[in-house]
Amino acid sequence: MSVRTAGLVLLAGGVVLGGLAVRQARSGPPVAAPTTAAVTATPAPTPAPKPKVPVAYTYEVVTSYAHDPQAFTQGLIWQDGAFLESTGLNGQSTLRRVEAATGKVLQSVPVEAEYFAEGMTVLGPRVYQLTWQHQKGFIYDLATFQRVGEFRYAGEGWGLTTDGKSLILSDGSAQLRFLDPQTFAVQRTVSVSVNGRPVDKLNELEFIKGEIFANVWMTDFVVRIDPADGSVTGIVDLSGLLPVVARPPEADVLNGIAYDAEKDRIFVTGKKWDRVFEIRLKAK
Ligand SMILES: [Ca+2]
Repeated sequence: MSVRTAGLVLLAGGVVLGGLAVRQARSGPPVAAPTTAAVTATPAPTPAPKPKVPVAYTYEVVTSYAHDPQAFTQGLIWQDGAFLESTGLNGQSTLRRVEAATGKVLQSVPVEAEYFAEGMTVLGPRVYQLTWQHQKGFIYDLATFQRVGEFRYAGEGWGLTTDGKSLILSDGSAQLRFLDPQTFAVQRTVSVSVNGRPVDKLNELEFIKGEIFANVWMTDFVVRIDPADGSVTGIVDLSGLLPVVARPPEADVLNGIAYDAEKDRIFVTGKKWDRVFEIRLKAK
């Protein structure tokens, strides 16, 4: 087994990478004491990055609001004092604007029944909405919800958010794609990992204070992701948020994260949940 392969194994195993790098550095040839000129010309070798140890978070509920229990939430954002929501399922997919305090649907447009709508975000005056398997997204005017265009992407569409420059797309894998919002070309891709292990099934997304928050499909966990390298910096355990006894019979998994930057509020819900929760994170 080569040293490189051994290094990868150690990386997959977790937190040994730093130790390996130190041993490799110590076993290298002796280095002559540098002169001042050499220091200027030859920068010190960059130490291998240490895997970040994610911070574990729990939550407290600040308040909760009514949510349409028929809404199969696939995208959720906070926009100008209301929620925008993308709902899925064939024949039930919509883009809607929802009054936060009451859950009342203020504005809604249907998506053709052949499409299963997915993640959604707003950049400038436009709403961008994914579909699951048609490799096609829809573009709407933010104010009127009039459809003004479409865009294409490869593979499945799951979650969508933006850092204000790119559209950021999840597809059920551990990859996040950054798309040019004009051409929809892939600008870069990051692999999301925790201690070197890939985290797949990334679903609904939200960009919050420089990090990407992502629902992990079929779990009660939200991961916090460093968009620079995909490393998971935090894991939020939302178990018990909607107690089993209180769930509507058709309630599905946790999905949907929205952020009110103005008031620094985080909202979460689930598919066909009857509540949206404002939560505050607490380190465990
Ligand atoms: Ca979101």
